[in-house]
Amino acid sequence: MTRILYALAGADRSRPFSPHVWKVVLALAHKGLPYETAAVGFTDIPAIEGGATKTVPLLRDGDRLIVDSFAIALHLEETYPDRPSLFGGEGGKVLSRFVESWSQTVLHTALVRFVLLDIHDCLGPEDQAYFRRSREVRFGKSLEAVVEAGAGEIETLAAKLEPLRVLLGKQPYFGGETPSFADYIVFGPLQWARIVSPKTILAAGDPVTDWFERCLNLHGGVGRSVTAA
Ligand SMILES: N[C@@H](CCC(=O)N[C@@H](CS)C(=O)NCC(=O)O)C(=O)O
Repeated sequence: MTRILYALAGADRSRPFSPHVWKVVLALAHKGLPYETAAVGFTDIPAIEGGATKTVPLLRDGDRLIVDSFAIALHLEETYPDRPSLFGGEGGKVLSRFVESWSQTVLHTALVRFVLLDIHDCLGPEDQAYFRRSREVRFGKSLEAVVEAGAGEIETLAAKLEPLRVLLGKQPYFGGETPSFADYIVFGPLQWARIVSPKTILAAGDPVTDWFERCLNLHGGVGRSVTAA
Protein backbone atom coordinates (compact mmCIF):
# COMPACT_ATOMS: atom_id res chain seq x y z
CA MET A 1 0.00 0.00 0.00
CA THR A 2 1.23 3.49 -0.80
CA ARG A 3 1.69 5.73 2.19
CA ILE A 4 3.20 9.16 1.48
CA LEU A 5 3.69 12.04 3.89
CA TYR A 6 4.01 15.38 2.13
CA ALA A 7 6.38 17.48 4.19
CA LEU A 8 7.70 21.04 3.97
CA ALA A 9 11.39 21.82 3.58
CA GLY A 10 13.64 24.66 2.52
CA ALA A 11 16.26 24.66 -0.22
CA ASP A 12 17.70 21.55 1.44
CA ARG A 13 14.86 19.08 0.99
CA SER A 14 16.48 16.66 3.45
CA ARG A 15 15.59 19.00 6.34
CA PRO A 16 11.78 19.04 6.69
CA PHE A 17 10.88 21.59 9.35
CA SER A 18 7.11 22.10 9.50
CA PRO A 19 5.87 21.79 13.12
CA HIS A 20 2.62 20.20 11.97
CA VAL A 21 4.43 17.67 9.79
CA TRP A 22 6.66 16.70 12.73
CA LYS A 23 3.56 15.89 14.80
CA VAL A 24 2.60 13.41 12.08
CA VAL A 25 6.13 11.98 11.76
CA LEU A 26 6.01 11.09 15.45
CA ALA A 27 2.42 9.80 15.15
CA LEU A 28 3.34 7.48 12.26
CA ALA A 29 6.40 6.25 14.17
CA HIS A 30 4.24 5.72 17.29
CA LYS A 31 1.93 3.52 15.22
CA GLY A 32 4.93 1.78 13.63
CA LEU A 33 3.67 2.52 10.12
CA PRO A 34 6.17 2.74 7.24
CA TYR A 35 5.82 5.58 4.74
CA GLU A 36 7.70 7.63 2.19
CA THR A 37 8.38 11.31 2.70
CA ALA A 38 7.80 13.69 -0.21
CA ALA A 39 9.46 16.95 0.76
CA VAL A 40 8.22 20.02 -1.07
CA GLY A 41 8.74 23.77 -0.89
CA PHE A 42 6.01 26.29 -0.03
CA THR A 43 5.29 27.12 -3.66
CA ASP A 44 4.98 23.43 -4.61
CA ILE A 45 2.11 22.81 -2.16
CA PRO A 46 -0.79 23.88 -4.43
CA ALA A 47 0.25 21.28 -7.05
CA ILE A 48 0.47 18.29 -4.65
CA GLU A 49 -1.89 15.41 -5.54
CA GLY A 50 -3.65 17.47 -8.20
CA GLY A 51 -4.43 20.39 -5.89
CA ALA A 52 -5.59 18.40 -2.84
CA THR A 53 -4.39 20.93 -0.25
CA LYS A 54 -3.22 24.44 0.54
CA THR A 55 -1.18 23.26 3.53
CA VAL A 56 0.97 20.36 4.67
CA PRO A 57 0.97 17.86 6.25
CA LEU A 58 -1.01 15.90 3.70
CA LEU A 59 -0.99 12.13 4.09
CA ARG A 60 -1.80 9.71 1.31
CA ASP A 61 -2.78 6.47 3.01
CA GLY A 62 -3.65 4.04 0.24
CA ASP A 63 -6.56 5.67 -1.57
CA ARG A 64 -7.25 8.15 1.23
CA LEU A 65 -5.90 11.71 1.30
CA ILE A 66 -5.97 13.43 4.69
CA VAL A 67 -5.07 17.06 5.34
CA ASP A 68 -4.29 18.57 8.78
CA SER A 69 -2.12 17.06 11.51
CA PHE A 70 -4.92 16.43 14.00
CA ALA A 71 -7.20 14.92 11.34
CA ILE A 72 -4.31 12.65 10.31
CA ALA A 73 -3.78 11.52 13.92
CA LEU A 74 -7.51 10.75 14.23
CA HIS A 75 -7.39 8.85 10.94
CA LEU A 76 -4.41 6.78 12.10
CA GLU A 77 -6.12 6.03 15.42
CA GLU A 78 -9.34 4.90 13.72
CA THR A 79 -7.69 3.00 10.88
CA TYR A 80 -5.02 1.21 12.94
CA PRO A 81 -6.71 0.52 16.30
CA ASP A 82 -4.50 -2.51 16.97
CA ARG A 83 -1.36 -0.36 16.96
CA PRO A 84 -0.32 1.64 20.06
CA SER A 85 -2.93 4.29 20.82
CA LEU A 86 -2.21 7.97 20.15
CA PHE A 87 -5.00 9.24 22.39
CA GLY A 88 -5.80 6.52 24.96
CA GLY A 89 -9.53 6.80 24.30
CA GLU A 90 -12.17 9.43 23.51
CA GLY A 91 -11.26 11.65 26.48
CA GLY A 92 -7.70 11.87 25.19
CA LYS A 93 -8.94 13.13 21.82
CA VAL A 94 -10.96 15.93 23.42
CA LEU A 95 -8.17 16.99 25.79
CA SER A 96 -5.58 16.86 23.00
CA ARG A 97 -7.65 19.55 21.28
CA PHE A 98 -6.94 21.80 24.26
CA VAL A 99 -3.22 21.04 23.98
CA GLU A 100 -3.43 21.94 20.28
CA SER A 101 -5.19 25.25 21.05
CA TRP A 102 -2.64 26.12 23.74
CA SER A 103 0.28 25.17 21.52
CA GLN A 104 -1.07 27.13 18.58
CA THR A 105 -1.95 30.29 20.48
CA VAL A 106 0.87 30.43 23.04
CA LEU A 107 3.84 28.41 21.78
CA HIS A 108 3.64 28.93 18.01
CA THR A 109 2.86 32.61 18.51
CA ALA A 110 5.96 33.10 20.66
CA LEU A 111 8.31 30.90 18.62
CA VAL A 112 7.42 32.34 15.24
CA ARG A 113 8.86 35.69 16.34
CA PHE A 114 12.25 34.10 16.91
CA VAL A 115 12.36 31.89 13.85
CA LEU A 116 10.63 33.88 11.11
CA LEU A 117 13.85 35.15 9.52
CA ASP A 118 15.62 31.83 10.05
CA ILE A 119 12.84 30.10 8.11
CA HIS A 120 13.09 32.69 5.35
CA ASP A 121 16.85 32.24 5.13
CA CYS A 122 16.69 28.48 4.64
CA LEU A 123 14.26 28.68 1.70
CA GLY A 124 15.07 28.70 -2.00
CA PRO A 125 14.62 32.03 -3.87
CA GLU A 126 11.07 31.46 -5.13
CA ASP A 127 9.85 30.28 -1.72
CA GLN A 128 11.64 33.19 -0.03
CA ALA A 129 9.69 35.67 -2.13
CA TYR A 130 6.39 33.87 -1.40
CA PHE A 131 7.16 33.56 2.31
CA ARG A 132 8.10 37.21 2.73
CA ARG A 133 5.04 38.41 0.79
CA SER A 134 2.52 36.15 2.58
CA ARG A 135 3.94 36.59 6.10
CA GLU A 136 4.33 40.36 5.81
CA VAL A 137 0.64 40.56 4.88
CA ARG A 138 -0.22 38.27 7.82
CA PHE A 139 1.83 40.22 10.39
CA GLY A 140 1.26 43.66 8.89
CA LYS A 141 5.00 44.43 9.07
CA SER A 142 8.32 43.33 7.65
CA LEU A 143 9.84 40.00 8.75
CA GLU A 144 12.68 41.97 10.30
CA ALA A 145 10.24 44.14 12.31
CA VAL A 146 8.39 41.04 13.61
CA VAL A 147 11.63 39.46 14.82
CA GLU A 148 12.83 42.75 16.34
CA ALA A 149 9.53 43.23 18.20
CA GLY A 150 9.79 39.70 19.58
CA ALA A 151 13.37 40.05 20.83
CA GLY A 152 12.36 40.05 24.52
CA GLU A 153 10.12 37.03 24.09
CA ILE A 154 12.83 34.47 24.83
CA GLU A 155 12.70 35.46 28.50
CA THR A 156 8.91 35.44 28.64
CA LEU A 157 8.73 32.06 26.87
CA ALA A 158 10.21 30.35 29.93
CA ALA A 159 7.26 31.62 32.00
CA LYS A 160 4.77 30.51 29.35
CA LEU A 161 6.14 26.96 29.67
CA GLU A 162 5.44 26.81 33.42
CA PRO A 163 2.28 24.66 33.07
CA LEU A 164 4.35 22.09 31.15
CA ARG A 165 7.09 22.23 33.78
CA VAL A 166 4.63 21.54 36.61
CA LEU A 167 3.07 18.64 34.71
CA LEU A 168 6.42 17.14 33.71
CA GLY A 169 7.50 17.25 37.35
CA LYS A 170 4.75 14.69 38.01
CA GLN A 171 4.97 12.44 34.96
CA PRO A 172 7.46 11.89 32.13
CA TYR A 173 5.05 12.62 29.27
CA PHE A 174 1.81 14.53 28.72
CA GLY A 175 0.38 11.10 28.00
CA GLY A 176 1.50 9.85 31.45
CA GLU A 177 4.14 7.14 31.64
CA THR A 178 4.25 6.88 27.85
CA PRO A 179 3.94 9.53 25.13
CA SER A 180 0.70 10.37 23.35
CA PHE A 181 -0.30 12.65 20.50
CA ALA A 182 -0.47 15.52 23.03
CA ASP A 183 3.31 15.19 23.43
CA TYR A 184 3.79 15.30 19.67
CA ILE A 185 1.60 18.42 19.39
CA VAL A 186 3.98 20.34 21.65
CA PHE A 187 7.09 18.62 20.29
CA GLY A 188 6.30 19.84 16.75
CA PRO A 189 6.88 23.57 17.24
CA LEU A 190 9.97 23.04 19.40
CA GLN A 191 11.39 20.73 16.74
CA TRP A 192 10.61 23.39 14.12
CA ALA A 193 12.68 25.91 16.09
CA ARG A 194 15.48 23.35 16.64
CA ILE A 195 15.78 22.64 12.92
CA VAL A 196 15.58 26.16 11.49
CA SER A 197 17.19 28.31 14.16
CA PRO A 198 20.53 28.32 15.95
CA LYS A 199 18.98 30.38 18.78
CA THR A 200 18.76 28.68 22.18
CA ILE A 201 15.09 28.32 23.01
CA LEU A 202 15.12 25.82 25.89
CA ALA A 203 17.47 26.19 28.83
CA ALA A 204 19.67 23.33 30.08
CA GLY A 205 18.29 21.70 33.23
CA ASP A 206 14.70 22.77 32.53
CA PRO A 207 12.28 19.79 32.86
CA VAL A 208 10.77 20.89 29.54
CA THR A 209 14.20 20.54 27.91
CA ASP A 210 14.61 17.08 29.44
CA TRP A 211 11.17 16.06 28.11
CA PHE A 212 12.05 17.45 24.65
CA GLU A 213 15.26 15.39 24.64
CA ARG A 214 13.23 12.30 25.61
CA CYS A 215 10.90 12.98 22.69
CA LEU A 216 13.87 13.32 20.33
CA ASN A 217 14.95 9.83 21.44
CA LEU A 218 11.53 8.22 20.86
CA HIS A 219 10.86 5.65 18.15
CA GLY A 220 14.48 5.02 17.25
CA GLY A 221 15.39 8.70 17.54
CA VAL A 222 13.35 9.74 14.49
CA GLY A 223 13.37 13.34 15.76
CA ARG A 224 17.15 13.35 15.51
CA SER A 225 17.04 12.25 11.85
CA VAL A 226 17.35 15.98 11.09
CA THR A 227 20.16 17.70 12.94
CA ALA A 228 19.79 20.96 14.87
CA ALA A 229 20.55 24.19 12.98
N1 LIG B 1 -3.84 23.14 11.17
C1 LIG B 1 -2.91 22.64 10.19
C2 LIG B 1 -1.87 23.72 9.90
C3 LIG B 1 -0.99 23.35 8.72
C4 LIG B 1 -0.08 24.50 8.29
O1 LIG B 1 -0.33 25.66 8.61
N2 LIG B 1 0.96 24.14 7.51
C5 LIG B 1 1.87 25.14 6.98
C6 LIG B 1 3.30 24.67 7.12
S1 LIG B 1 3.81 24.65 8.81
C7 LIG B 1 1.64 25.30 5.49
O2 LIG B 1 1.47 24.31 4.79
N3 LIG B 1 1.62 26.53 4.98
C8 LIG B 1 1.45 26.76 3.59
C9 LIG B 1 1.60 28.21 3.22
O3 LIG B 1 1.84 29.02 4.12
O4 LIG B 1 1.46 28.50 2.04
C10 LIG B 1 -2.29 21.34 10.71
O5 LIG B 1 -2.28 21.12 11.93
O6 LIG B 1 -1.87 20.51 9.88
